[in-house]
Amino acid sequence: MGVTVDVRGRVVTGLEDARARTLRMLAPVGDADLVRQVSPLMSPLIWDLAHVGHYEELWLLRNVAGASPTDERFDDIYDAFKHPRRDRPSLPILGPTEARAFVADVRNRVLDVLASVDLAGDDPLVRDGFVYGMVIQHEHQHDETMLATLQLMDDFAHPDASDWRPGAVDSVSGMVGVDAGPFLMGSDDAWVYDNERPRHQAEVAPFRIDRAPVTNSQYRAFVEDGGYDDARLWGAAGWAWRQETESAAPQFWRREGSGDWSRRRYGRQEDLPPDEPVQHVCWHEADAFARWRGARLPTEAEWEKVAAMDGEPDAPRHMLGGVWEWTATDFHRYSGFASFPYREYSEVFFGPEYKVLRGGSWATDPSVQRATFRNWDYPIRRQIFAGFRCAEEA
Ligand code: AVJ
Ligand code: FE
Repeated sequence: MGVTVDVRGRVVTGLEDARARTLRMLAPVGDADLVRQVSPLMSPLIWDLAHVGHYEELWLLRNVAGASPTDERFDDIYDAFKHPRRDRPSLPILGPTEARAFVADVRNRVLDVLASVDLAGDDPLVRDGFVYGMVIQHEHQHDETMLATLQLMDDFAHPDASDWRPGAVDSVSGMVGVDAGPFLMGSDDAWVYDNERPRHQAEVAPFRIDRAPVTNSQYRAFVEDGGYDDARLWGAAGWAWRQETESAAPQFWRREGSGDWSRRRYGRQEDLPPDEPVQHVCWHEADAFARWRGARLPTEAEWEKVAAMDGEPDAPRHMLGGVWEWTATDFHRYSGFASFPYREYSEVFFGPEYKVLRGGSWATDPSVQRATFRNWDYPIRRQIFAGFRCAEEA
């Protein structure tokens, strides 16, 4: 009984915190900016908001309680698989007022259902609050996506953005050696995603890894050394990407003549902070830097083994909550993986097109930050809050 009460309280707090964050973030954004398409890579912000409400209705009202849908057309409009992001502005999506009313109405009904749902029963969907945890994490992941959209708006200075950046990594430098040996990878905790399961023994050979993510000043040295124009540093796909990309520097960087670098961050131009982890680099940019340094990207197993060292005196730092870190590894299933509760969260993405990112960024809520969490994206994507650290053979 006591356990169930705790889970219910954790669910209510988690739902409320996620919604407060979402609404606070969108409050200063005008209606025209909510409905417009900022980039073909992103949805209109208001699509994300109603999609969050639709996902919550689907899982916490329709699947948990057998409720009927608010509007059957939403299953098409707000299904991320039916329409690519670039097509979403032409859909008959809800406007700002309607979308806010929709998500609020869903939430009220969700809290009613939650009051009497059996969180200690046998149904794996609701046991220990799993599906509630899924919906909370989903909203936070879309909040992060919306932060990427806001950063792509060159003419909108969000009033809350002063801390929307990774923390500096000053006084941490160099590499640390990690011994070979088995460790436990993945998790069977109640709220983790299917792609993190099952917890299993993994092996890595001895290796060395950076104590901190690569910083802007370190990355700048690569830029100024002509790294972007040296084909030997780029893989074939990376060099093809490089030919199509005009800027020979991370996205949002700018240089006046041969002087200092600045960057645009949430609509404001500012000096490039040297000790912050570099972010908005794609996998190819990370990979090229690593070669330039005579190193490589860590595998996701190496990364997770290091994250599990947390608390040891020699443990690398800034593993969680600074920038997402690109790894060398393609997004694949762990042995024993079982899709749950739906194939479109993870399973349909397994394969060589996606690279795994680890760690979580400053934009990632703590409920989505853990040593076992696996993010993934195309190796050409730069709008996400991604950086990296390097590794090498021991
Ligand atoms: C895990 C960040 C790749 O945004 O596509 C959101 C998370 N899944 N809605 C994504 C997600 C369904 C997903 N990523
Ligand atoms: Fe989604």
